[in-house]
Amino acid sequence: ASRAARHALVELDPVLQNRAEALSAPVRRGGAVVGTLHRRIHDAGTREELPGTLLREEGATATGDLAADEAYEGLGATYALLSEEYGRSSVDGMGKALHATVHYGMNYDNAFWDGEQMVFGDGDGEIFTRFTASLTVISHELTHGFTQYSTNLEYQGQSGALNESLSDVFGVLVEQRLLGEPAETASWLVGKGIFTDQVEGEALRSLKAPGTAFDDDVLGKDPQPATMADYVETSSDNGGVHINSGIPNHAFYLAATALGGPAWEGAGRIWYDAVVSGSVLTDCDFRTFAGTTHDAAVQRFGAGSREAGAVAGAWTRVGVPV
Ligand code: ASN
Ligand code: ZN
Repeated sequence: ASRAARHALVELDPVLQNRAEALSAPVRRGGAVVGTLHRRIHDAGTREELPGTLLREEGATATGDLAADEAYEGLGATYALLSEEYGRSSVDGMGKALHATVHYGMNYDNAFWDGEQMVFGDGDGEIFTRFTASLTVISHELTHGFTQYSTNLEYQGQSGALNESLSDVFGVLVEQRLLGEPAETASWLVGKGIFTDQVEGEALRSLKAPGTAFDDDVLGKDPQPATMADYVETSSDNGGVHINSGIPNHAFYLAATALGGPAWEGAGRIWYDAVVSGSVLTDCDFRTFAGTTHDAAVQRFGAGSREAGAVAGAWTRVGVPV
């Protein structure tokens, strides 16, 4: 089947559909304009050349190319979290235009941030379908841009796992905020909806139940530890950056659910403050980052606040005492 025909068989993620009409530049927060949203979505036409041909630019109507329209809406939802919630204009804080390319490569089983833009494969159709099918994948990739502009985290070992964890954390927050889901009832899943029907998998990762929710024999899953007791020493995947990210992921989940309510306001605000504090450096490890989030909680909510207590308690439970 042609690409257009295949796209006609599936429908726009309902999470995104609700948002489809709601986004337009400029973005306001409390009446003040905090930035301008500018998206450009390109088509690589199954080649591996970037950026490909322009399909949709800011303000243009839907193209009918499902992956392009999902990417457009997903970038908008991610921009909205940063700008409307945290007052930041785009990933660099200076209104950087958001560029993405869809239909990258043949049977390409991944999505990534290349340092400048987001790139999404269509999947091989056996294990993975198109990577834009999950909003949390789009927001995960764009958060790599935010992390790049805000920290110096080396993509290796614990600092790399922190980088990965930040993408999962803000990735799920984008979806939770769009759905208005409180911490208690959110799925806490990353990558739900990118597996084909032939694969049993529910999602790529879970912040609520890293590893345990998933059978590592099932293709495509990241078998993750939830605590330092199960930390994985490995030389693959840059020292297990997608594996050990389960530990800071679970710490965030524990802090957010201890506080309850909208996770993007309490724990999310604290994690955001920590990321932009200027103290997340090249070799930042879990313990250092735990301290940075605790400092951020104290700064914003006060020493002895329930927020500061929840953050310290969460890190302690995953084996990273603050
Ligand atoms: N999808 C992966 C990620 O964003 C790609 C990679 O390993 N860099 O983490
Ligand atoms: Zn990532």
